Amino acid sequence: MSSETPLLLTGFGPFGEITANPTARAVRRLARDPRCRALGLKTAVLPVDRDESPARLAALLKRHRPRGLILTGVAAGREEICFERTAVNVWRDVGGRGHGRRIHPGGPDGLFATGPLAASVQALRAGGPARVSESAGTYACNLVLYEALRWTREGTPWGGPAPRWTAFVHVPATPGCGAPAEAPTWSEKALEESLRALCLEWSRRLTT
Ligand code: PCA
Repeated sequence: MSSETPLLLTGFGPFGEITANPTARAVRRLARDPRCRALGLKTAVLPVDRDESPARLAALLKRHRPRGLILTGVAAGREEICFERTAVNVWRDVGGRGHGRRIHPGGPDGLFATGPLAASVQALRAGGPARVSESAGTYACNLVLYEALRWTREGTPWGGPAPRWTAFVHVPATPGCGAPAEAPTWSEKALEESLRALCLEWSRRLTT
């Protein structure tokens, strides 16, 4: 049975020095965008928290049953928007709790993001340069990508279907987000254009 919701797009809230996460702002604006609304896009902003972020994501997936899941977060220091190829089974806690432990003991060491790689990178170029990245790091962004991909492979905690495609997009800093002054920045408008183009491309491919 196909779901009614083609896509769920998430961003993250503040963490550390990032007081205004560019992905939260972009996701909130795209929720009001007429073309995204016409797609039936669902959006959410996840908290940067070891337990809360996967729990919130699971609740959203259970509720909306999207065909595609696009997770986004900021990676200050990156110059290009990045489509993450893999998630690894490692958790690096900034506060020290559980540092270097496995996200899921017994889970696969690593998992590949799903969805059309080349078409996604091409769509992401709408606002500026985009590329594939080989590592989402070992913090909250890697965590939610890992868990979403593990649910796809091993079954969801709620027993319903997992999205057909799941991906993570890391975006550069934006002016005023709280990143160090030397971090390259993109305009909020350019980020929004890239993410909108990705949503339109995934929606088109998932519904035709
Ligand atoms: N970036 C962090 C966590 C939340 C976010 O936006 C990361 O890259 O893991």
